Amino acid sequence: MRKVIIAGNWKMYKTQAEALDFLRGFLDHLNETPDDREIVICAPFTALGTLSKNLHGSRVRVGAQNVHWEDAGAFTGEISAPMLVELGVRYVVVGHSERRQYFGDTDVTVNLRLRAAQTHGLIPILCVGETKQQRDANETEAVIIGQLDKDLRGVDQERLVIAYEPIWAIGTGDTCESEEANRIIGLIRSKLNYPDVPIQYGGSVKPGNIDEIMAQPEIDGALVGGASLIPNDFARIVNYK
Ligand code: G2H
Repeated sequence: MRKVIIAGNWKMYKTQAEALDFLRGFLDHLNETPDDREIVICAPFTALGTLSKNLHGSRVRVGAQNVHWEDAGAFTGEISAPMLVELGVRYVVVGHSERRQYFGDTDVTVNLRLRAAQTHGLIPILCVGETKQQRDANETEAVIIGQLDKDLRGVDQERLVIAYEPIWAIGTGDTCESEEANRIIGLIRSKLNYPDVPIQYGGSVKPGNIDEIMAQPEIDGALVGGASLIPNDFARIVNYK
């Protein structure tokens, strides 16, 4: 039985005070959440400790949005897996398209980050996906297979989550048709050694489309950006029907 994981990706939003404010509006809604799903909030580094302390005893897990591959060193602006573990972090997003596009992450560095995360017991959420240009050129399958091939070398697939995020659907309001997301996620699964890897869909997930997305047989959860910032919206998403 594959695990269902709904993760919020707060990106560079929310101070510590705002994170606490979010929890006040969000946690009460979890009384109705079925036990079959794991809920994760991937917050900015500065909010991780605050979240861990204030989520203690709740079912919500804390995630980060990046991790360096060395444990320590002269790497200005980076953060290591032991530092995240100390803050109570359980998950970490690796290879998000915004990291690949704006901060120079490549399949090589994504692979290093994935392995470092696992070495320290963190569960990485690996993001893969194609651009609009690649989709229009019918390269979707080849791009994704290429990313998986390079990113997953030496990675333990039994301690991994994958998020399929078509780049053209991120923050644009354009959701990939759920049948198409299901097809690509099925393709991703067919390329894995361990078929029970939870595979999420990400890209403009919102209260209005989560039920349809989660009704797809290959989709095991969602990575949610904008809608995870609003307590009522994220609550509706984690309580999908
Ligand atoms: C994709 C997603 C979260 P949004 O980046 O990873 O963001 O839901 O805002 O499209």
